[in-house]
Amino acid sequence: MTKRIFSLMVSMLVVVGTVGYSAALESVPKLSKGDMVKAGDLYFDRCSGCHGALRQGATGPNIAPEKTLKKTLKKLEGIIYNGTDGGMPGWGKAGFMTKAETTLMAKFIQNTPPEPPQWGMKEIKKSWKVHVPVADRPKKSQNKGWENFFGVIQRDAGKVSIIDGDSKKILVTLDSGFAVHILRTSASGRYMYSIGRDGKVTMMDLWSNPIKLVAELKTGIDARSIDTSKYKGKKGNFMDKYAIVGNYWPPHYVIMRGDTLEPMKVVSSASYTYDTNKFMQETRVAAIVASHHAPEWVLTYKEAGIVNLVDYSKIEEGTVIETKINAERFLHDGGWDSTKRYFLVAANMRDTISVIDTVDRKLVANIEVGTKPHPGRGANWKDPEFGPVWATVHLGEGLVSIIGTDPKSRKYKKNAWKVVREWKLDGNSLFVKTHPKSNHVYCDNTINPNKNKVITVFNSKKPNDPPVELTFEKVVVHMEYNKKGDEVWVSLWDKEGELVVIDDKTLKIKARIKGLVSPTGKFNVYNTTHDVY
Ligand code: DHE
Repeated sequence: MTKRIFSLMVSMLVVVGTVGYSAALESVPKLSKGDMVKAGDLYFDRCSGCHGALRQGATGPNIAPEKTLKKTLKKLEGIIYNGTDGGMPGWGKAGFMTKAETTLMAKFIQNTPPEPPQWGMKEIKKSWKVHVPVADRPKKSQNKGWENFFGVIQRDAGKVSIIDGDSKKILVTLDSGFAVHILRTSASGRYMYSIGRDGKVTMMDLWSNPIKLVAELKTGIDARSIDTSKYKGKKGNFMDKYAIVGNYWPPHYVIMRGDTLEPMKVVSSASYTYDTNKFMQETRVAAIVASHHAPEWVLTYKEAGIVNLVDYSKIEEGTVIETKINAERFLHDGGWDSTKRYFLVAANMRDTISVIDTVDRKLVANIEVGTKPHPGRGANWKDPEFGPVWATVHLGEGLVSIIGTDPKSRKYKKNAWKVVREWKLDGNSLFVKTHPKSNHVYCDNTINPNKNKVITVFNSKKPNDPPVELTFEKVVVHMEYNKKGDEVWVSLWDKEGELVVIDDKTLKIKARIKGLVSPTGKFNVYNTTHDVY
């Protein structure tokens, strides 16, 4: 299985209890080669996303041996089994790891991390498959209502379903990479792309009937983000032309042709941190958005704290032009303000939202919010008192931070880039969502063990009213509106999972779409294409 990178890593480097740290530290526990492989796979599945393959930390703390050997095995086992209040999941308590596995993991993280393998252009090219050539695809859509289709991730099945937002019928379920993280669409909306945690991109043609998987490519070993070229203007028409994937490992981004996924260029993201100028080999590419103002993608370099504007207008010549903007360290997820000029991104371990002006090409603010902001792409609405605002929830506390986003108008500019309002939640949250036509702001409580079956709904027009709580049968995660903005779809995240469709006006359940394996993110074609959130 492609995700089993650690088997490879360990055969490259079998370091078993060899690190010589000072006598005051714990001694390095010995592990057999088999245990190193097993622990490595577990680490990739559960830990590396937050702590990094080289364990230098980002969303989670640095857990390299120089840190972990200062703690006893018992203490480490306890943390891995029970979790912490700071947002670390209790892998044992939640049933994802046995007691023996938490013990193994505690020992593994006291050993030197194996160096993960590389995955360069040679390997990327070899993985490229076009299932349906462009000439064999329809010239116009064969599917009515395709702009209200939803792509739904079935995370643990390694599949993506396309569901008709009007009839609520599952139209097709297609293979994808391992544990797909997000879906994005091309600028026209015709193509939907998935990015697997294993770096595999799949591309679906929403115009063909039946909807088909038309191409795939493995861009790396560990990835989270993908987007497409969306610019059309004085500098050319780049709609549907290119796609980009950001990798966690190897730390690089890959530019592909938008209609075939043919790989065009791979560029390293290894970088110096913006503030201390420390070299971080593992500088991971986190969120990516596509600019509507320029032929550019906006990439976030997590460990370095840098936002990289990547100009793709000369990519046919093999050239990318990069503009690197200092922001804040541990950049993770973010989205546009309502004008799509300002990109607001969470530097989660710094409790900060960084704001990038993509027209003037500079950082305009670092805003202190709550503990570990986690906006997804955030939510935009007009507050009755403060005007246009954008909001984030937090991994580390029950708080919705609402930030003014209109620096240009006389009436509201004093509120720009300030937290103008806060709403309390009962605990930690993952995502927040609204729609320009809605008066509601939805927050999940997925990582609050006492409330993870609840969605909290605030009224954006009456911001001082107490929120309404919607309770479901199972853990509920991530919200997405339909094209019209009158329904909200949520995922019951379970092996026997389903989507629940809520009527946005009445907050009553309108439909259930069953038979989905661990559904997580879902993405409406129109809203994803036009960045409506
Ligand atoms: Fe995500 C967005 C990374 C855990 C579901 N997640 C993102 C983005 C990043 C990221 C960088 C922004 C992508 C973009 O916009 O270009 N996520 C990570 C991690 O590193 C982390 C913390 C740990 C890991 O190992 O993956 C992590 N994420 C999770 C989950 O546990 C979730 C709930 C389920 C899963 O897939 O494992 C999850 N992440 C999502 C979803 C989005 C996302 C649904 C897109 C939100 C949106 O509306 O755009």
